[in-house]
Amino acid sequence: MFAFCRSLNLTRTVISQCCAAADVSSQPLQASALCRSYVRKFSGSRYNVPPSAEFVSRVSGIPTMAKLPYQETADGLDAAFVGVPIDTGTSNRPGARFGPRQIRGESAMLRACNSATKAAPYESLMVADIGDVNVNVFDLKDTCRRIRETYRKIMSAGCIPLTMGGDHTITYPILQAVGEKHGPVGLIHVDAHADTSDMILGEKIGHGTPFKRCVDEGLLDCKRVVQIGLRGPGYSADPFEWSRAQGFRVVQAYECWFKSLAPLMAEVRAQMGSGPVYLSFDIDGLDPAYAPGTGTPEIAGLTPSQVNPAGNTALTGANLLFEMLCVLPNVKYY
Ligand SMILES: [Mn+2]
Repeated sequence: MFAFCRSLNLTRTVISQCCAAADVSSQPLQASALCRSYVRKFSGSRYNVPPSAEFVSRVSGIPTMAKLPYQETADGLDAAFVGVPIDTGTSNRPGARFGPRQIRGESAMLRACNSATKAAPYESLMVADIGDVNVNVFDLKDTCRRIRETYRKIMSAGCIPLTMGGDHTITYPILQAVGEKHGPVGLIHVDAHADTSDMILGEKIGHGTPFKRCVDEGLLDCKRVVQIGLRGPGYSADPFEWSRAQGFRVVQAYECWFKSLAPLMAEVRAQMGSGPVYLSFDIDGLDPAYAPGTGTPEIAGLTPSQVNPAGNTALTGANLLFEMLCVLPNVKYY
């Protein structure tokens, strides 16, 4: 899961489609108008608001992310959920191509407000699900090109993408598109792995190489990069030496065991300063006891309470994305 944070342009236009309620789905042309009206009227808001499970059953409706309206482009949105369903860059277990679909399904459990932080994102941001990048499951390099082009359009619409992966290869073309607009960005990277290999099996593009590629292309502001949760056996005694040599801060998983990460988060905020920041959260940063549905699991990882949510892999992913939405610029807090 990946989020990009920056200042927001709050202009917006009418949503073109919606699929939040099931009771009108047999009339597709009317459905979009009816759903749109329903979603807005329900809250009296000018923003998209997911239907509350107090009134619309969780198991009803087309499973968009958070049961938000679907629209085809990012036009008029402050933030958009977008899926990148690939696993052709993984070196071990496949399956991440089904990540976006599973996250959307589990996201029916989400609600509109954050009860811990009091964030109310749907009262201040226009958010929708804009579907998936049309990936090429037979060609990883072509998939990267498709991702880059899709994210260029999202960025040019002034919209912040909240990405559902997909294996970690996707971060490279996403950051290429981000870099074209914003230049080098800060990076908060939670992961069991540094993903800084130069080549794997002779290939430059894969889920273990994205941050090496990003550094090669000057896409990261290396003094504003932190990698958290790194662990597992290494190809060398200090597999994170390269990261530190670039100026990254490395926080290995053992440094996070048995304690709150609140003090670390304060340090990370100071490190990031006021520049643009990209957040990349590999679900394998969590211990596989909590999120086993991942490509390259490593034992002794972070616990859900250290990163907020809990549940199975896709449910955890859905909650993490909601947490990312809640910390975007200009979100209203009570
Ligand atoms: Mn990983």
